[in-house]
Amino acid sequence: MSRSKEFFHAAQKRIPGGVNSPVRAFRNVGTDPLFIASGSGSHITDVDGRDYIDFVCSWGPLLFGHAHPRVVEAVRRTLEKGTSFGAPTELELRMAELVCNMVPSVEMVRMVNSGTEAAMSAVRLARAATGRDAIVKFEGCYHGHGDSFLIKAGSGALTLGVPDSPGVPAGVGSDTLIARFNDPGSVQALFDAHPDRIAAVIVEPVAGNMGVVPPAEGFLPGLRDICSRNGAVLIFDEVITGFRVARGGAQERFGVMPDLTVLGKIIGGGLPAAAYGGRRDLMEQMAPVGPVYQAGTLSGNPLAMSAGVAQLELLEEQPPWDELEKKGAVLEKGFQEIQKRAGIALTSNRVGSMMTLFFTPTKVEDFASATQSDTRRHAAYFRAMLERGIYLAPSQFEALFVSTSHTEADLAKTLEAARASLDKKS
Ligand code: KE4
Repeated sequence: MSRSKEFFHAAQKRIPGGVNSPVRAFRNVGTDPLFIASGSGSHITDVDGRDYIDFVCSWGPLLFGHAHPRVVEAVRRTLEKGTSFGAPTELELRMAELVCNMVPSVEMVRMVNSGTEAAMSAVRLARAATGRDAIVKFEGCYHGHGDSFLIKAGSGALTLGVPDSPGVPAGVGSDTLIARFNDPGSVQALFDAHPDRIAAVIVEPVAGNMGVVPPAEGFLPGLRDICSRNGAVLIFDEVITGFRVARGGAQERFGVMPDLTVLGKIIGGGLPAAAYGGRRDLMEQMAPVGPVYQAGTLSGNPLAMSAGVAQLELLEEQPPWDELEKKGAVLEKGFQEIQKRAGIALTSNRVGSMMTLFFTPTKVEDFASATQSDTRRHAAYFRAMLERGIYLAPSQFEALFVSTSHTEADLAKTLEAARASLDKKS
């Protein structure tokens, strides 16, 4: 028995499903999860010593790859001075200044420890600022596991087929209104049906949690216009897109300014950190300046700040977006050629260095079209790629992430493996 299997068997006795986050359980790809021992650059090694080219990248945080020397050194230096003080530190000031300089709509920012916490806090602030209770989210979008968001949620909830989780009180669920991604009309209809009830519209400006679905022309400007006309807060959940699709995230790439932005993943450099921020008149309503309460023992903790600041400073010193665009395009073009040659039902969506290969012939532009995908075919492809040393997200409804550490050789090997894995005869 492999050490992964041994560990997985033991872990299931003490941890639900043997994992600390459901999507890691490989439940929908017909094999057991690998226990990972180490990572370096674009590669990870499992506890049985097998090497993989990694396109999960910890689900997005590692834009420069695993164990980047700058990040490791920054954390080491900070660690030697202690781990946490529960008091303000210079690192938090440096982080706040970096975020406000890089993300166009953010005038003020508060650090928290997870994207869930950041999204929950942004929604609480929007409800307080407007005096309204309802929020609009989109089918297939995921904003963490807060009660208000587990309605038609994406990511692991969708992967496991539980987009609406038990345990969410009916009262909470009734304040979450569901619209269709890329359909501003479905949002306007909710505002027409619920006048003066909607506090906020929260959206992944590029959906990543139903697989990658780019915003259609006019979608984001449409949301901006509807929220402005109805006095609702527009929240961009840029936990995935922040710092990835452009220096200033999707709001810079698509030129639409939200009122609040949720950030995570890259901001922490692989350590637990996330943030919410935006208009000063809104953020100043947060305690201790204003009455809206939110707090956290380890919010802005020095270790996570040192990793996040190191990664954001790397972004400023070595802007990677052109390189990431080129590498993403190499993969996308290669997949398209394979699809044509193999004559199989595949469609790919990409924005910069985030992309998804959907096992469906139709264009994927929303939840309904994404969920037409053949998840069994995806699972077979996932296993075949894993066999060939390529580590992909264990779900049809997630993204593949390219980092600056993925080499041309990595991409060539990945396309070679995909050619073999997708070949009908295999
Ligand atoms: P966390 O609470 O997991 O730090 O962030 C929640 C979140 C919020 N918003 C967006 C757009 C997100 O993608 C996420 C989390 N992403 C998933 C994967 N797509 C995390 C992986 C997992 O759940 O294990």
